[in-house]
Amino acid sequence: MSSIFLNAMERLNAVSPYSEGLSFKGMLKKWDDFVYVKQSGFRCCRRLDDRLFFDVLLRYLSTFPPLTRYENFQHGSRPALGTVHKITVAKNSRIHAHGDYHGDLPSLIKNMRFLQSVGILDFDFKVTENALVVCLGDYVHRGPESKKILCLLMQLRLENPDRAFLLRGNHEETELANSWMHPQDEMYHLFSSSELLWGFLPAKEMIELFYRSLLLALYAGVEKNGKMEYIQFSHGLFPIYYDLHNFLEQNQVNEETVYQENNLSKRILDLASQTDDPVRQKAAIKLKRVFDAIAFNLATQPGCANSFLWADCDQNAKTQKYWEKNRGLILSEKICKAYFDLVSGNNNLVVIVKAHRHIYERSPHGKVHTLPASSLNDLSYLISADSPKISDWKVDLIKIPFGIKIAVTAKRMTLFIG
Ligand SMILES: [Mn+2]
Repeated sequence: MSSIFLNAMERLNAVSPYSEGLSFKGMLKKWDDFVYVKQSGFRCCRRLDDRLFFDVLLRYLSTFPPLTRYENFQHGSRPALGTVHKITVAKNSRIHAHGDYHGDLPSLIKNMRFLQSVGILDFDFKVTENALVVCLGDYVHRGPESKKILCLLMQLRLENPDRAFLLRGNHEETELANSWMHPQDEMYHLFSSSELLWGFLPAKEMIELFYRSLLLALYAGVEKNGKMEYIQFSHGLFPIYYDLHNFLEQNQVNEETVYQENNLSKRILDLASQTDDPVRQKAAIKLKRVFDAIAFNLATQPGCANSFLWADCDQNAKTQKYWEKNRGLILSEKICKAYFDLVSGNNNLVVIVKAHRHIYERSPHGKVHTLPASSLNDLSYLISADSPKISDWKVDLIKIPFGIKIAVTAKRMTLFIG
């Protein structure tokens, strides 16, 4: 843990009027009666007090420590990209996964209310037994209320450490703040001024620590005949150089740091040359071809642009063009299928549930589900486990009549996908 962070914790205890924190209920009560005011044609909510925000942030970081700071991120010559997490879920579980919020607070609150109505959250905002809430990243930018969204999501995770999970999206990156932030975003001043928290701590650094605490992917597994089947939740897709197979096979390991590598994973090379399984051999050859084509892009890409956050599965992806400017890796359904074939050993990766786009998409093989951004459609998804076999689980779309729309956000979203 960095010394600046520990120092901040000490100072916070001395100066914050909120050191006991508010409950989730208390926060919602504070914001449930939105007062929107017209400001230069944009609708904005009341500004959230910075000290409350950073109080919650510090409590969150002390419970869910971020990866060590960037300069200490090295493992040999490979920078760490973040961590992936693995959990076991009971059959008959219900998982609520939601796509990008992008500063749209009414969407988040309506979703919380909806989860209460279907019994996934109780009325104290505890996630109920056999339920999970997974937020797929891109909480900030585009809309005006990023700060409140982060505050509520941190509180949700603090109160439900085993049942609510926060993933990192490609917008959870401080370097993007200036270029993609809504001009009326209540976080804008934190990035654009040289203001220091409590006179010494740059706000941007605190927020960066939060971003680094977010998971790159969550693997939720259910046991079936002694084997595990997993759903991957992630904002984007997967980095093809990450040896997921090893992680899924090690039943006693629940968390792993993912490092950026500029070589194809050892497993892919081994499989291409050694396996007798023609399916995996073919998959390895296909993936190696993609890797060779994008090796230059991977080598020059900063760690924050890794494919857990950025990549997409696109049915129309051209077979020879895997890398798109400002989008990163775009893989066809066939290549995605090859990845599934490759990583499946005794344990199986069965489906990926991702976000990062604005319409619902289901790949033809049913392996990749893309949930749309909330701001545009106000849609919500539940994954119901009525069978021990994940591939039989149903993805249900629930359309919520929200009432409150931030038209400006929606309009911007159509212009700036991702
Ligand atoms: Mn995105």
